[in-house]
Amino acid sequence: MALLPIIHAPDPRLKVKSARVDTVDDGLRRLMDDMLETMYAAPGIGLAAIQVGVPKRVIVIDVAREDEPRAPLFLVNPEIVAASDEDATYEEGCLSLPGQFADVARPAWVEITYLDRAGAPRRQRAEGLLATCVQHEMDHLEGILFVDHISALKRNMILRRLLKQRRQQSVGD
Ligand code: GNR
Ligand code: NI
Repeated sequence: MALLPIIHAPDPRLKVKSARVDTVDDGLRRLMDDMLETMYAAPGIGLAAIQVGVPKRVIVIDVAREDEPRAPLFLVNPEIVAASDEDATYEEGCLSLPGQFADVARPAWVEITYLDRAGAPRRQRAEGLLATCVQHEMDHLEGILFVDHISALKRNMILRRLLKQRRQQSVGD
């Protein structure tokens, strides 16, 4: 297993639409295992392959709390097949926008289909934090970030803060 470098906004790769996966093979499983290790180390509750520079429709998620056993999910070619009319609002963050947070409203539950780590088709209903996380990760597959769901004013504030953070880091190095 290996830790992979995470790409930060405004890297143009984060705007790319990721391509469907043809076959779930050992190479893809290695990528998913490395992504999971990278996500746990960050730490985060989800990671899309494009965040480590790989434009494939692959997501890893684990929304278990620290006092619970690990519960990793591997989603290949996920699709939303149903969503609630009712929205839920969560304060979202993103490993590609480190240290930045904003409230985002999304459907409170979604039903998804995907291929699991063995390549077997699955169907699952997600609610609560898992529903938010699944939708946040699926946005990454379309080149969409959580800041694309908030006002331009808030988005520009966050992007400016990120650039300032980065300038100050490079002075300190
Ligand atoms: O670690 C993460 N936390 C989080 C919190 C609220 C809503 C979504 C997320 S996903 C994020 C990790 C990440 O950037 N995944 O793409
Ligand atoms: Ni993210």
